[in-house]
Amino acid sequence: MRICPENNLLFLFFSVLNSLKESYEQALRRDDVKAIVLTGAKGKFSGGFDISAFGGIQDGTTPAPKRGYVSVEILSDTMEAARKPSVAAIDGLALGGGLEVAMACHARISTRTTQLGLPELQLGILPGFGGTQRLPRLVGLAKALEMMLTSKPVKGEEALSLGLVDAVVSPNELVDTARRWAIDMLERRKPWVSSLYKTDKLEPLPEAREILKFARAQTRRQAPNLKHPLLCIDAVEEGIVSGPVAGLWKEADVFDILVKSDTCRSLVHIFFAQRGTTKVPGVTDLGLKPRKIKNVAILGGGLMGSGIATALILSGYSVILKEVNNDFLQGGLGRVKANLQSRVKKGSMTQEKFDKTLSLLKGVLDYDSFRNVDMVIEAVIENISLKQQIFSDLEKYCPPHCILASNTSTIDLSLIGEKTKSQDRIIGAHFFSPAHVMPLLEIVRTQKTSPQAIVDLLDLGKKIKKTPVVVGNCTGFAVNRMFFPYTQAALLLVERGTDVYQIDKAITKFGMPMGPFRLCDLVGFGVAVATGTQFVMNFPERSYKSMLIPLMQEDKRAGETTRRGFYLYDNKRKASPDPELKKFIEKARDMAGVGIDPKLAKLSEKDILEMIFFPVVNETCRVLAEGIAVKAADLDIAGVMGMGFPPYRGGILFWADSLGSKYIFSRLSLWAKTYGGFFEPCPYMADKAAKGAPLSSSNNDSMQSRL
Ligand SMILES: NC(=O)c1ccc[n+]([C@@H]2O[C@H](COP(=O)([O-])OP(=O)(O)OC[C@H]3O[C@@H](n4cnc5c(N)ncnc54)[C@H](O)[C@@H]3O)[C@@H](O)[C@H]2O)c1
Ligand SMILES: *[C@@H]1O[C@H](CO)[C@@H](O)[C@H](O)[C@H]1NC(C)=O
Ligand SMILES: *[C@@H]1O[C@H](CO)[C@@H](O)[C@H](O)[C@H]1NC(C)=O
Ligand SMILES: *[C@@H]1O[C@H](CO)[C@@H](O)[C@H](O)[C@H]1NC(C)=O
Ligand SMILES: *[C@@H]1O[C@H](CO)[C@@H](O)[C@H](O)[C@H]1NC(C)=O
Ligand SMILES: CC(=O)N[C@H]1CO[C@H](CO)[C@@H](O)[C@@H]1O
Repeated sequence: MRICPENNLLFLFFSVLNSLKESYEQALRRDDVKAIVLTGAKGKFSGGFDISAFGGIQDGTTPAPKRGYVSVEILSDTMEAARKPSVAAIDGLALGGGLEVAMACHARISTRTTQLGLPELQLGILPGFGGTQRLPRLVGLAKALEMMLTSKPVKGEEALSLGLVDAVVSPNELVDTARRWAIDMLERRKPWVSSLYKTDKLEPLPEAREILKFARAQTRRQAPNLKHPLLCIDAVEEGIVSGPVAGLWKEADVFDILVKSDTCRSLVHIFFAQRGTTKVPGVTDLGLKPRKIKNVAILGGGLMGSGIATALILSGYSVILKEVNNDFLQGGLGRVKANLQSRVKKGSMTQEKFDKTLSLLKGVLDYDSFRNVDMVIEAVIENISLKQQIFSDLEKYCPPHCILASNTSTIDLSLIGEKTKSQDRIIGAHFFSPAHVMPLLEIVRTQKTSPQAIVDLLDLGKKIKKTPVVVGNCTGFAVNRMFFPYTQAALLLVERGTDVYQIDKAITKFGMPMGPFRLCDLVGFGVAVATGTQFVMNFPERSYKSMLIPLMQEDKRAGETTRRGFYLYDNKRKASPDPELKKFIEKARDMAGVGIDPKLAKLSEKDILEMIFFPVVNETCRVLAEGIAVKAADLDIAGVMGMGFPPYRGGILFWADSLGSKYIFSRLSLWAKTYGGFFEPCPYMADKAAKGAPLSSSNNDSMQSRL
């Protein structure tokens, strides 16, 4: 008999699991069924539990089944303990719940390309259908912990060598092999094994304890703010120490706690928010198909241009890189080559793939070959008349369908396109540095950009593995604008007595990759001042002007590159505090005409966090209210992907809403009275607070999703 639930078994719904149980019961009753093969439609197996059902479980609209219903009653008591053997025939994916179902079978056959893994920790939960118990018993404790803690899947051959699958065959032999295997088990020509009671792969107890201890220590170090990986290790340990049944119940207990945790809610929000950025009302709902883009030209082979070129050729696009002279051109091509070479060195790219990838890149000094490009991305220096010249040249040399994109970070796109007749195909493609590494792509549209151009760039963004977010054309676009008060608030605090290093410490403890001062050192004072000035010029009424960085520049400090900024850097670029910093701070304090505020001089970590992030929340509200972003969730993603805001806090507005608009409004209002207008809450926030409404519930947001 072949069980093949209706929806490809791609996602497991409770209804699918129920029908799985019924099918098993029927198969066990029927005399003509000797053994069972479990597979998905066309051999494809299962991507796991349906994540969209989480929201329902969390808010109580989907009744959660009773504890242990799936892991004990269905998978263990019905499937694994059955009087008839079952074999999983797996192609495509066996992830999360999908792999857990497969592990409850008595053998597994897969194809070479099948991906098998337990990525549940990525969603703030643990493998809840017996995965914490069966995986260690199939592949050993050390490997099982690694697979769960990193969420990384393995492919067929590796799964075979690990013992996770029993044979690897071609897709067309898959079901037949599984069928034969099941009969062989029945007739005792092959061992009939319950994964749950296997012990041969488990390390002896003393060694197992060491492995668990090491995993805990490593997890605490790498993810100090997360509890769920530790709880997952607890569930694994329970099974090793007290036996698999105790382990299953422990797993069920932990699952019930985790599925309702803030971490799970946040990570599920981020999961859907990331997939939702490509839904843009009035653009992606018009039935437009992305046009095929094959050849892309890039103007400027600097840091940005070469990074963008790298990202493109890595995804198979043919790229023309244009520079102004041969020296610069060789420099740009060299950078692309170096980017690829570092992959070869790390072992993530073969020499053959390197050669093939690099052959997609061509350097040029003129526009001759622009006749058949489908998209141009301009990444030359920020100079408006230069950019205007370039865009009118492009109009001459490129075919009429070609999209003209600019990576400008500061110049108004409408100005760039002013002197052309091609405003409908001018669009911003704002990458973050280094462009081949950072995952975010801001797609900047003007009022004239055509929906087709946006749809095309969204498609290209996804193909080069970026998360694209569509935004309007304000200063700083989404990310830089949302986060300009981050540094400014930190400078305001420091001038009034808060310690630089304490600020950075509080912010990194919260989960940011680095604090605002370490960040200034990293991007360099030149860039920090240039962007800061942009905001001071464009938003004078809500910018805090500090002289601290310019004073430090006079001392020839420029950040990490000069080994001196807010920190001192040794040969290995390790940062340490600089006792001399005081002198600059005192001077800046005098120039600002403020004194040390005793309260600010000894702020708690919580207060530091709030005084730095609530201004960011304020500006994010403004970005939303002005319609720069399509929806709140897009800004959550922009902050996570562009600034490294911790995803397990759900993004800036999701996090803010967990604290409540009223609370944030009242704190900002209080500080505004004491420390001035910089902290004044914006009208949008005032409105939400008055109504007790979430900040992410934008009024004119037509596509707010439930999650
Ligand atoms: N994941 C990242 O960190 C990351 C970073 C940068 C860019 N991107 C890009 O973002 C896009 C999404 O990336 P991805 O790698 O996460 O792949 P993906 O969107 O294909 O999803 C990953 C897995 O989630 C499953 N899935 C989707 N909806 C589900 C649901 N409702 N219930 C259960 N499972 C569901 C899919 O079947 C798939 O197995 C891709 O274009 C990727 O290149 C991702
Ligand atoms: C492209 O954008 C990045 C990120 O803002 C910026 O650092 C870089 O200067 C821009 N490059 C050009 C050439 O516009
Ligand atoms: C900007 O570009 C124009 C045109 O190429 C050039 O004449 C001008 O000198 C540039 N300005 C700066 C500040 O580099
Ligand atoms: C919030 O926005 C208002 C403008 O609406 C501005 O006056 C204020 O300075 C901003 N506050 C913060 C904390 O950024
Ligand atoms: C939302 O409303 C604001 C103010 O009413 C407006 O400026 C903005 O353009 C609107 N946004 C969208 C996406 O319609
Ligand atoms: C903030 C900003 O630069 N906005 C501009 C966006 O583009 C429109 C025209 O398309 C201008 O009117 C805005 O000034």
